[in-house]
Amino acid sequence: MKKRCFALFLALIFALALLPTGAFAKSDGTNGDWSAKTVSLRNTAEAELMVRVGDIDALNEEYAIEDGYDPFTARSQRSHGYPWEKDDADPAGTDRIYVGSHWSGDASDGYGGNYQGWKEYPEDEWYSSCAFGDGAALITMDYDASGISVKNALLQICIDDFQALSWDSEFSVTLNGKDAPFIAELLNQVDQTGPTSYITSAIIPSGFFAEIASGKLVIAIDERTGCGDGFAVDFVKLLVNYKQDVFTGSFSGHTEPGATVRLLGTSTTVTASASGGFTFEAVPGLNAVRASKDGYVESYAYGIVVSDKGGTGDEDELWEPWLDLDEGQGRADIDFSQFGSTAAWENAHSWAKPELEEGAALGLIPDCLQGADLTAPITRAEFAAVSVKLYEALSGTPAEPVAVNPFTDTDDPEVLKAFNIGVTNGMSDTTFEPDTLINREQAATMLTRVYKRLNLEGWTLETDGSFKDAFKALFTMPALFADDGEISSWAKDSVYFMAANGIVNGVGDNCFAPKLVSSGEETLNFATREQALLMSVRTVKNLG
Ligand SMILES: [Ca+2]
Ligand SMILES: [Ca+2]
Ligand SMILES: [Ca+2]
Repeated sequence: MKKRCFALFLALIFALALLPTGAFAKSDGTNGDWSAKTVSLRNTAEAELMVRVGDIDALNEEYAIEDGYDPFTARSQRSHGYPWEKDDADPAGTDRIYVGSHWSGDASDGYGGNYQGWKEYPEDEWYSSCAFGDGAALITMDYDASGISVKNALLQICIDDFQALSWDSEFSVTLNGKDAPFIAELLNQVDQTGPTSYITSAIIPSGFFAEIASGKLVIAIDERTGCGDGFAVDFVKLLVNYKQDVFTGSFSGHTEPGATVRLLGTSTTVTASASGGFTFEAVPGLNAVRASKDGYVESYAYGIVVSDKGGTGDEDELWEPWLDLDEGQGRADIDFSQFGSTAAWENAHSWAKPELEEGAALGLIPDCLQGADLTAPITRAEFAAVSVKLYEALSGTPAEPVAVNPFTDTDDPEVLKAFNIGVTNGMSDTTFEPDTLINREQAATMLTRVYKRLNLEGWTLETDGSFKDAFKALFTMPALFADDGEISSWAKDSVYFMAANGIVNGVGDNCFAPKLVSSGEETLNFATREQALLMSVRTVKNLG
């Protein structure tokens, strides 16, 4: 170890001789000054709020950035020396070697050996100058979240030397004391022999949004077996109300045909094709996937996903996971519904909640319906917002509002986007009637238009009628609803298209209940907000 340190020292002297200019300053619009210990930025290209704790410096590696260390592209990253000199200004939990609170006194790896030496020789000048931390790595994010309504959150942890696959270590993660196994699973399915630090990214479920909105998030990373697998964190970065284009990397892999494949750290799943292929969009960095199928034991794979941006990538080998599944009894995957916000769906029927939670993860819940009474009827303006979210999810393209607003009764940007993408009209040339309620056949028709808009070349609202045959070729007519005679002729194709694709169900007795009826005091058969959202969620799941 002393020998290693001396070699490192020599290497450092050599590096200093070659590069006498000192540390390399780097700053950018989405991360701020890389050398800053804590940074908080509003309205970056990535998110409404970005908070970072810990400098971006590959664990105090002075020349890392100059040498090309860029964890955000994950391109051509190289290993760094260890242990490293401590910087007392580095925020707690970052740039220090940890072995966790259950440490048994043994070491599994080099980091563990360094930590052991520090514990055994507390007076040793050299050990004292290096960076170690006792117990769990506790990283505290303190930030101003005022005025922000949390719609989604992405937590990025730049991790180093997590080696659960080599040493059978078991990492745990909590957020403000609440168990976060959807982050821990990532740390437990990678093997960072190197050591090279890489970003891992986890989409935070809505049950944690109140914690995110509180302005204080304590991330605790611990190891449960005490095996002495040393680990470190370069920095953590929180993106609140992030944009989908932070997923600038992608990868494709192979597994059992029809298997369910999930991107770890997220609840996002895809179904492997008939030939076993699958593709994900991912945040650049260290990623992992889980493949599972009834009658098979689940399997995991991990690898580096590099950004599509910033470089030719010729020097990087693209990760192409291959997950063979053995026949047998697999274990259940994480049930993400347990991390769903109860508050967000307080005013929804219990049968709708699991799919609403999926909708939230897919970004399909518009702002105007966040926290709203979802059992209430949906207005035309709200429905326009649902349609825009569906369009953006299916197309991967943000919708833009129409440049000149033709309506005198609304300036709602979601209405103007829905109008611009051509999936809704006004009630007249100058009125939209934003508060008018809609019925179920109108809802089915309007969401079907989003699908037509994206799948029938040349389709517009005005030419809808002439696409009748082309559209009918896209689905097989299912059994008729018992109240088929009640469904308006212009709505039938859409209603049955949605029924054929499992997007709408009957309301009982095989009836679709297409339009408004009055029953004494009550008016029935308005489309409710949750019904509209579930149609949108199923459209993405079944047709996206
Ligand atoms: Ca540092
Ligand atoms: Ca390790
Ligand atoms: Ca750092």
